[in-house]
Amino acid sequence: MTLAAIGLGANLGDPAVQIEQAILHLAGMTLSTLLARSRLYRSAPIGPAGQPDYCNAAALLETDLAPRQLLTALQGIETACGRQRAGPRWGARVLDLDLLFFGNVVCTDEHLTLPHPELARRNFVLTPLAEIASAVSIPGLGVVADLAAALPQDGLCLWQ
Ligand code: A4P
Ligand code: MG
Repeated sequence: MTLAAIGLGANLGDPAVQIEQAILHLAGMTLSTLLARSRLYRSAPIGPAGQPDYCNAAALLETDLAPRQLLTALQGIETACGRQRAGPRWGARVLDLDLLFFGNVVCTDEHLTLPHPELARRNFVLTPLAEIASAVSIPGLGVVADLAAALPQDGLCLWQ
């Protein structure tokens, strides 16, 4: 079993509903156990201007899937929840599931970068992750609680 974390984001449709739906899918995923999920956060969009605020959350899993199998499973959940793969990078979307870390795996290939390359720069990833995985050490980056504490909380609040 490997410990892995997922970052969830949505800013089209009914974002909180899609995030909760995705968490249910994660809880039912094959060869995996959902250990914890964070609260929902509201965050100012990073990327092209004019998009709605995002709803963000994080989830922690134990899994016997391989990294690429888990990525494929996450993309299947995105599709099941209505994601259409179109539009610009970092553009608005119904649901985005990012694999934040996968145990101690470090890799960069055309399909998968681990840990997620933007992780250490994003409060909307690290603040929810720190709720559920504060003591985890991410390879090459450091302990989640320290990474989260190093970022300002600009543009971030609870979804409510
Ligand atoms: N990919 C490589 N590594 C990973 C990984 N660790 N996890 C590849 C997930 N996918 C990974 O993803 C593009 C490709 O990345 C995939 O085919 C996969 O093989 P995508 O979901 O199709 O496209 P994307 O999400 O637009 O691109 P990207 O670069 O993954 O963007 P991010 O980093 O996911 O950022 N602002 C706020 N406030 N909150 C957000 O959640 N999210 C984004 C998307 C931008 N701005 C945001 C938020
Ligand atoms: Mg993505």
